Amino acid sequence: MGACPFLTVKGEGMSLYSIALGSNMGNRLANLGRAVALLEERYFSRLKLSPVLETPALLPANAPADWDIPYLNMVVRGTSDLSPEALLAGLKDIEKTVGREETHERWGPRLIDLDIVLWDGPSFISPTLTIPHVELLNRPFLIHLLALLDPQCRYPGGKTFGEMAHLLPDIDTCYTQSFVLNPKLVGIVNLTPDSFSDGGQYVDPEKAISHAKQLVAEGATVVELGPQSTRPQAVLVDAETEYARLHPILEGLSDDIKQNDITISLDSFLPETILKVLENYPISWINDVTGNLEDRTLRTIAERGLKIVVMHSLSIPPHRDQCLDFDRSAVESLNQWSELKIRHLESCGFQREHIILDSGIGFGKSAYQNLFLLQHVEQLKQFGCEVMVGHSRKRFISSFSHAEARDRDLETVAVSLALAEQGVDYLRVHHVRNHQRALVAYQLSVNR
Ligand code: A4P
Ligand code: MG
Repeated sequence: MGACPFLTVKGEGMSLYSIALGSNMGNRLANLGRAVALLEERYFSRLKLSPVLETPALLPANAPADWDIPYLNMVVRGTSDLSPEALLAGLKDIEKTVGREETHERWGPRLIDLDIVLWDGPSFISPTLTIPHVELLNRPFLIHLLALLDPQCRYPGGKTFGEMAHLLPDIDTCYTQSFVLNPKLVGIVNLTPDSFSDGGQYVDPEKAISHAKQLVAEGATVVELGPQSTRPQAVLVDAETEYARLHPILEGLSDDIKQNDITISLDSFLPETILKVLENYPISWINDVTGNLEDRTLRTIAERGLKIVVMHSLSIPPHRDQCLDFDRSAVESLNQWSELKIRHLESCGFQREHIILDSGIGFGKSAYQNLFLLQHVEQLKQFGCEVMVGHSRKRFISSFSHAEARDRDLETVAVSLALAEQGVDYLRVHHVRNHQRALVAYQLSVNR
């Protein structure tokens, strides 16, 4: 792989590695995301990421039928001072941290698999490690992913991956769909009769459950259940109504939640709803659109290790005549608010890595303030928390488009690409598949 250029100059004593990742159990995108984060935390200062491909499982002859679960596969590349054997040990550690069982059957289903596929040293053969990976040339999806990462990269003594991939027959059948790892998508399921763009569509629990599962299959890392509409002019409902809407869906998804096949966020600011759900279901996030939950509930959420989305708003539901101070930059107002909120959440027991800041597009801002906040959302990254934006199909879009609320996905996706460029961690969206399609195309046509 000596001919592979890389974005950073390779330092003395450093080696350039390509690592293949695969997952076909649990929340597959989240598993890949966790493994990549650990690779960057522990062994690589910066990795170049391929897109993520969903691939049919390659199975040994006579494999049990229940092994036939599609994989998500990707390749990452970066430099490290570790020797190949030391890196292999590190990869095994990461597999363990992500939850892979130490004893597993060869080619059996797995939460995560990390293999070294290539490096820029000479061919490496030891009793425990072979580089290039022995299966590399038998796996069209790996050749394709390596060509997408860098078409000039050459198989030792052979062709470039760009040429090999170009010559592969049926390249389009080696994967079924593609995704990006970042930004992560939070798919919305509104269980309400009156939400602004999808009200009434998922009131039937069966429909809500199958939509939640579909969002995961389409590339959502988190699914958010909304038992209350907070659109302008909405009439708020009480905790009993919220729980009655949530209960059948949480019951229907209960096994998937327990097995970590689906990661659930609850969009509620009513302590009674939150505490009752927490008692019964191991959900992962609370999204508080008031940004103002009482301390007792906040402490319980923190103790249970959930993440909290703290959203800026001036009132729920929002009123047109309540906006941020027009004489001040909206970004300054949001920065000041963020500092206060983080300090308070920390005093209630939250670590910064469990706090997600959301500027609350559409809540207490004029269209111009919303757009200004979108343009400067990267400012929120300075606090060391994750950042989410929930702009999907919202009213500010009507300041430049006459599309109906449910028909605003084109504009939503365009905004999402700009937000991805600013390094936003999560996009909270209605149409997950359209987002993945656009984000993959975008990622593959920028040079990073
Ligand atoms: N080992 C040797 N060379 C390497 C290397 N270059 N990188 C040894 C990593 N490990 C290497 O691996 C078994 C042993 O291989 C390691 O202990 C190491 O000493 P493992 O990860 O414990 O077990 P495994 O993954 O079941 O075996 P193996 O041979 O790594 O299988 P693969 O190649 O990972 O294949 N279908 C699709 N669509 N996508 C997939 O990603 N993956 C597999 C597993 C099967 N089917 C698939 C996919
Ligand atoms: Mg392996």
